[in-house]
Amino acid sequence: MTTRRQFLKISAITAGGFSVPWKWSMADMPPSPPLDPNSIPKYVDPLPIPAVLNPIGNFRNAASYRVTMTEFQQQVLPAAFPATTVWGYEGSFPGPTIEARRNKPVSVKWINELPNYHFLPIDTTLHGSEPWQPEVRTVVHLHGAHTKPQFDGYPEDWYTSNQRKNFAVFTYKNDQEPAALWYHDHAVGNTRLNVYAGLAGVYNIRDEVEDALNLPSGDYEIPLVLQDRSFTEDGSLFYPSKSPVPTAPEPSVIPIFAADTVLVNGKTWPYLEVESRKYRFRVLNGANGRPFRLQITPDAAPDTSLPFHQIGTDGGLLDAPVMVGRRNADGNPVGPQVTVAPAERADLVVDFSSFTPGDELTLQNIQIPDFPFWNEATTGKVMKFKVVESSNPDTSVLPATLRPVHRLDPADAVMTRNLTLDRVTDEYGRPKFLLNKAKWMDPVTETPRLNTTEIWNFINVSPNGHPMHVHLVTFEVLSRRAFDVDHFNATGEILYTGPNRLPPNENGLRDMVRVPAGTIVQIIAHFDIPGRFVWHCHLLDHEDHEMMRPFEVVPGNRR
Ligand SMILES: [Cu+2]
Repeated sequence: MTTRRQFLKISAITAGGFSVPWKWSMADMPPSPPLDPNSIPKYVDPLPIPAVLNPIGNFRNAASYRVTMTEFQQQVLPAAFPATTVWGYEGSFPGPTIEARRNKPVSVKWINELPNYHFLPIDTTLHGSEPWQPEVRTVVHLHGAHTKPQFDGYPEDWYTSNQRKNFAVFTYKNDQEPAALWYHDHAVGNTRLNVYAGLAGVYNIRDEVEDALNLPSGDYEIPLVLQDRSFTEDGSLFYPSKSPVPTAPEPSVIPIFAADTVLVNGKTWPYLEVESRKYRFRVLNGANGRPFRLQITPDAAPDTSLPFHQIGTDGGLLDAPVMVGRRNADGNPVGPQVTVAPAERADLVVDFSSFTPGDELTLQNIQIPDFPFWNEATTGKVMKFKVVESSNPDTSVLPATLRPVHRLDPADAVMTRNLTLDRVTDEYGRPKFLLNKAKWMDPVTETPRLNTTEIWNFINVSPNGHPMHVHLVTFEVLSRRAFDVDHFNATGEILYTGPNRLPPNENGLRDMVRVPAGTIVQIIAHFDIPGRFVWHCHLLDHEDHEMMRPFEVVPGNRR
């Protein structure tokens, strides 16, 4: 084990009780794991494609599936390294893909057959993870689903493998725009560990309108689940148990964990053989804490990039394709870029038709300012595309327009909520992030009335960016603007200091939105199913450490 111990440098200036500048620095990351990522050869294994799951029958009009969570070994690293113990759905990491059609319900029996003990370090100081709680508890959330609260995977609705009822049957109506959703574990206090262990998979909803667009499909539509992981020399997954905060207990949650290798569909730095034609890539950032900013570089011209098109966001297709991923003559990004924070999805069309067999291109993860846990040689690379002979002519199209995004009218909003994203220090001296200064267990404060539209202002007064997720709804982002944090802290008044900076490729249906430090992001959503759901930061270390809150959609005039 490494003896290097890094400490949290908090350059916080305390003014009137509010801490200001404190951005991520390398000192926020705990000691490096033993397996050096530079020792892992890249692009030696083909990209695995998760199998499509077959239904086992029909249950009350719904296609019914059975999905069991187990622990098993999978060759995540190249074959020269040992296999890795992971958790997965149906013996697969990521889990099998569920294919649903719009308005055709799906029912899934999610069965927990995991061991009684976790192989990752449990922090028993976190809510719901106290020493008397079972170590291994799971509940599945279908991220992006418009569903009833009892099927949403409320974090406290977990169950264990040795309970008499070690399963839950959840029904999804799929009455929403076609989109790439994803299912993952959401157990209170342990979400970061359960997802890191492997509990995540893709769930697509499709319809005839999308089919008629004739986008690249079949073998030419490829899911890309991006994740980062660190390893020890025996091939085990490494998750830090020591916080960089010296006064923290051990094991401890850490401020943010960004691992040092990149996995696509459960394989480190794979390659994909592509024909000289168009492909549709359904990108999911399934990482716990690492954002990705994607560019494609032809290996023959490494200072250039291959521009491509974004056609959809988390909640469905954009109105029209947006060209993304360009670089200028200096090699710097220009125009809209595809940035996906944890849990965000991007639907992309990439045209390789100007390349010939033998050409290779690299999918790069270019550096994002203010996110220092990045290395050009390792986490800066995602995967390789190797161009091969074409087997069929390309009859797919990239339409000029896709489908009109059904937009909500801000004039219909019955309420605007100002919700701060705060950073405080917990009783162990660790940074802790809160929503509107409230903790998970505090009483519910966000209570939209059933069938009403609301505007939520995410006001980030913390010094770090947070990708925010609201369950139940797909929302639109109205604006993302810089504001005067000090003035807000002193007076509670919003003073914008910059224009709306929402790029066109984010102007679609969303269930995720990045809220950079010092900005206010305004979203609009319609709440049409009663009951209790959650909203939270999707940096899983934050979510498990109080940056999650319940909300309740209430019928009638209750508020
Ligand atoms: Cu956060």
